[in-house]
Amino acid sequence: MSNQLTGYQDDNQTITLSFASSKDLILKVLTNEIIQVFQDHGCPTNSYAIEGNKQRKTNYTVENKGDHIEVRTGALIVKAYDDAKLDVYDADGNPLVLDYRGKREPLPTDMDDEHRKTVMSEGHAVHAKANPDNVNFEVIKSLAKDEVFYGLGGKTGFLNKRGYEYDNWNSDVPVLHNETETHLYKSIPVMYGLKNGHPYGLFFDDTYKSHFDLGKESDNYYYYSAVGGNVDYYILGGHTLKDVVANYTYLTGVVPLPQKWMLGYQQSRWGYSTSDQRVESIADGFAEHNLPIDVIHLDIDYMYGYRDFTWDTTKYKDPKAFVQKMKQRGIRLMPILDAGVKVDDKYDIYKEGMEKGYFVTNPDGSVYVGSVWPGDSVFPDFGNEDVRKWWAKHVKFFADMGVCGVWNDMDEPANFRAKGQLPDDLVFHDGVNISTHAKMHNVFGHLQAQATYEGMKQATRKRPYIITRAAYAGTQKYSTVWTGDNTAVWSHLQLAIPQLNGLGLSGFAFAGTDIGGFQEDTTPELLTRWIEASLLVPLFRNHSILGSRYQEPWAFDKQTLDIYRKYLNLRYRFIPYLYDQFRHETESGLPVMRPLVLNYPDDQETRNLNDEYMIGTNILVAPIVNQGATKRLVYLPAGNWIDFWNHAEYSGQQYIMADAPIDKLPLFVKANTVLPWGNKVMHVSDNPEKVMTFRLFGECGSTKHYQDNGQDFKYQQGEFNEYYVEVTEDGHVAVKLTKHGYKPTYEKIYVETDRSRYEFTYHADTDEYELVNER
Ligand code: MIG
Repeated sequence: MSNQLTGYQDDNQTITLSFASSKDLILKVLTNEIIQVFQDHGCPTNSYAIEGNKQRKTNYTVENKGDHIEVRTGALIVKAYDDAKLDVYDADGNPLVLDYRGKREPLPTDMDDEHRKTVMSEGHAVHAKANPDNVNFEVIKSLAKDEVFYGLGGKTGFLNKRGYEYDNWNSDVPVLHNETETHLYKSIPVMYGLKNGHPYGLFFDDTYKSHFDLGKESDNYYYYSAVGGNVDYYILGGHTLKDVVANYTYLTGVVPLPQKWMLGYQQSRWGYSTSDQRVESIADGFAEHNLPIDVIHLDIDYMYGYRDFTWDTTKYKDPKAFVQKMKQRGIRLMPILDAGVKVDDKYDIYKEGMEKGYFVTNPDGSVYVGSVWPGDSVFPDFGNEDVRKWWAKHVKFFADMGVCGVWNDMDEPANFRAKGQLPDDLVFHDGVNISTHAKMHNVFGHLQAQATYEGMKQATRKRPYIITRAAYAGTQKYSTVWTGDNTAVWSHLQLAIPQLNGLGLSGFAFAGTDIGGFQEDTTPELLTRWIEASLLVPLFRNHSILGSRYQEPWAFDKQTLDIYRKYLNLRYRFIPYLYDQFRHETESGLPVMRPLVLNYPDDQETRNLNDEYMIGTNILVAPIVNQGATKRLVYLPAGNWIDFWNHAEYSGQQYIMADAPIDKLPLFVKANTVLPWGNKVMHVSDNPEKVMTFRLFGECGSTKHYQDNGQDFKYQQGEFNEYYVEVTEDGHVAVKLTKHGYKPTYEKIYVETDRSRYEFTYHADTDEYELVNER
């Protein structure tokens, strides 16, 4: 007997579909391009990813079409059938998301329990399929022959996720991140598809452990399953892939405008923070070798016995004075903070948390004790708002010390007991409800980041700089991310591009990898290619593990150092451009670093392109990611492209062979681009720049350029400037201050074309720029 669709109720953008023998399906029209699908499985419906009411008044219709009910907005058509099947089309009737009518056919395996033991005894990983979790529900969709998949945050593998399976369960993965690892530190359950070229997105807002099989098991379907929670997903439509991605960031939020220096170079290593002298020696290294830098990171050793919110004064004479001293040298310090709190009756954080009942408990009510760096450790119940406020209050410790932000680590949360995790049945708050670790695990890092962000914001009134390893959908509102413990191998330089592009598509516009590789010994060539490849990656940090070969820029030969310096200097030239791109990101909801497919989704060649990226729409980076290579194929999409180095022009929609000797990053600028070009500096200054240069690539072009104090929230009250710079076809050059809300303006603006350099001077009396010189 089929499960008949028996009727529907339509109440103010919420359409409830009833079925003879299954639960209701609820369709909620949020906007013209976003429809939520919901089925109650008895879980609270609060979302950690989405804050505030995202529903807009939208025109829509509901019609009984005999064999189905049809819901239409201007952009999406949802048809509901018997058996609770939904089919989604765009407004032109192109299929986007169709429920699969058949049954799943799991891949055959010839493994019984006996064999499994034998295989595991040699140390082989036994495939996840052989150990299925208790699945609570599955959502199975039809797969078209040419369908491709993107998104899912920073998973392993390639740009196009088709043919692979992934899990959502935040984990500390200190082994090689290959495409065989189905999950890493973050769970961002958003996926995008191009079905016969038509774009859509699906966002599954469920924090329980979940699984995506994107056409690995079958060519006929893909599916999502979860071990708990409700069926609760969003269908994202839009004319273009960009629209679809913008709809996702409309729901879950954008990366807020960073402070400008956050875009500068950052040096880190587990081992630097053992003493003030050691940290200072790194700063000296940068000065001696004439290398620009903005931030040095302090890993766990600065703490007193790995206790959060402490600073070991046996290793640092006067930490606060030291932070100031470094600041005067133009270098900010970024301390790490771990999730686990040391069990120690004499330690105020532990005592206070215990008294207030702020740590996670066992089902019997006793506080759960795990183990992390400080030994026996307890874990804050971040699902409880009071705990977050308490944590935020203590974060002031860092603001008082004068450090530039907080780097959250081990916040999956990681544990040295219980197979690296916390037991599923530990008791957490889920807002006002009582819940379990199974539900709250994937938002632990998210909530810790939120508390850290709020704490820093309150204490400093500046744009907080938080970095987190673990994240859930929406964490981008609070924190930057890095991709965790990668390894100094070429395959991880290759992985960096799809991984960062995947994060970008999933809302995380501010992300980076450990440049040079965290684990194992890097090589001069790998480090060189990695710094080149990262030239325009938003988070620009070299980091390595204790005990590995040093990977400071000067740790190798002169050639490595010279090339490294060249790319650091180049990075600082690009910072005003990157900052403009972040301003644009906050307005458009689109990532800064992005795969070519986002800009050119109709171009087949971009759909599986793993080794190129773009910044915005006008810069294309095609790094060398193979040992020994000194040439590579570069795909240039439609338009004309100018080689950054020699200004040679190429037409697009073709592959070119680019020369790339060890000191050269293949880098292309779209013809007729005006690029803001920063001054040569050793650090990003807190003082307003007096001079700005714009460089024209091509014959003519224009740009809008943004300026503010680069630090706090005053821009939200209009304290910012906008400039318009244009070179017309007939060679006329114009510089206009189109918005003057931030007092300081550039005193001088230079515009450089292939032929001339134009000098403009600001006149305060007229609030205008005057061309004073051309040569
Ligand atoms: O691996 O704090 O991913 O960046 O250096 C042990 C020490 C814990 C993991 C982080 C890494 C950091 C390290 N931490």
